[in-house]
Amino acid sequence: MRALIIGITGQDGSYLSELLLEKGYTVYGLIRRSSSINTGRIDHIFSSLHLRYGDVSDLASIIAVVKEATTDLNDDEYLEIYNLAAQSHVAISFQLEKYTADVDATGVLNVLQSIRLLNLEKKVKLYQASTSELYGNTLNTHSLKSLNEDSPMNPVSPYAIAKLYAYHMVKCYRHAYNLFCVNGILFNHTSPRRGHNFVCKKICDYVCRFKENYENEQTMKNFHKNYPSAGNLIDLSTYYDILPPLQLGNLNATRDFGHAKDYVRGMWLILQQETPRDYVLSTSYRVTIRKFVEMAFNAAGFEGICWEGSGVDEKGYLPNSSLPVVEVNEKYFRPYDLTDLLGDSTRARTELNWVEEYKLEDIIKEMVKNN
Ligand code: NAP
Ligand code: F7E
Repeated sequence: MRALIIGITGQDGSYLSELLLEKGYTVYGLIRRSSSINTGRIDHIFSSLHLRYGDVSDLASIIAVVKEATTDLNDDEYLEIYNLAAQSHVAISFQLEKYTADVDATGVLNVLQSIRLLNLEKKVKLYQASTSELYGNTLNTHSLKSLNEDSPMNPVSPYAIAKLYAYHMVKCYRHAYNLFCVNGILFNHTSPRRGHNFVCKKICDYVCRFKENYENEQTMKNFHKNYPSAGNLIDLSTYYDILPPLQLGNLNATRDFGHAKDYVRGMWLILQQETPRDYVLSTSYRVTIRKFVEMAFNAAGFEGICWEGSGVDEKGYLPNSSLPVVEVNEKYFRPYDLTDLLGDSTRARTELNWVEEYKLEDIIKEMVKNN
């Protein structure tokens, strides 16, 4: 059992590596050269992995690693390739349009071409990390209840448009060259390993700092109560940060959230099928970003956020406080946002027996605890 993970240093790549190692796979991984360390998520399993430098936009580096990973495969063996490499930030894709296309669109073409150039059509199974972003605002424009593999795709960002190219190219190679290549159309999934500038991680990081601050403040207040004379000697502000309110963008957007661990198990199941087929993975549990904020504060013991104002003037307050903990900042608005997402993963549930183990409350608790 051999696998190659392109994008192994990311959130999903790290959980998938753990899963495959547990199952006894030999795991190859492609990492990018970086001036600072980018292997933090896989350091704990570093010595068990076969890591090679490369870039999904560099065909030669893909050919080299695919060739090495398929050397001496027995007749009944094949290589599972998971292409998770992406410039995966939707908002940033509006600033890096061409780069996002080079990595997220033509990157997968390099992987597909490497398989054909090496005549490995019968020796490789390819998983492509596709996304619910492909649907754009279809849920509302088509008055649908939820989104499945047959729902119309209307991408609204450079990221989603690049991923739609990749999605179709995978289907094209499947039909044209009989390759086992499939798209996993995954809805948002998060974890303590989520990149720091995605909304869930940004909110949970803030809540952790807020909690720490609050506890330090209580400790200092108790200290002052017990030793009132120290008040003249100690400047309280040197003992805890004055934390400015969390700055967020669109609080009304909804997302269907799951745990990355559940989703990488789904990726593996998709590649174990006899027949290549695309699958949606989603929990069908959707909340607004505003609700996610409330849940994260609740998980840290701060209940009852109330919201005042609207649009850019909206602010969130904890009970009995006149200082906001959340403010809307238009800097985080996107030129075009995807407002509503809800998946229907009936196909994965019936054909793969895939079922998620984590509920959103548990995910948030884990993220707030393991920060
Ligand atoms: P992530 O944490 O941003 O990881 C992306 C990975 O791709 C990292 O290992 C990154 O390397 C690597 N990468 C970026 N550019 C590359 C390049 N040019 N060549 C080779 N590797 C490159 O993303 P994730 O959340 O794990 O998501 C995994 C995949 O699923 C992505 O393709 C994403 O678009 C897609 N997806 C994610 C979600 C979600 O909610 N998480 C949902 C649907 C689809 P560095 O560590 O060096 O940056
Ligand atoms: O935004 C809103 C923002 O950046 C979610 C990627 O993994 O999932 C991810 O893309 C929502 C959007 O994720 C902030 O406007 C509000 O409506 O966490 P996000 P995403 O755009 O859904 C899909 C499935 C992927 O495929 C992608 O690779 O939250 N939002 N305030 C904010 N978003 C961010 N990042 N920062 C804010 O301050």
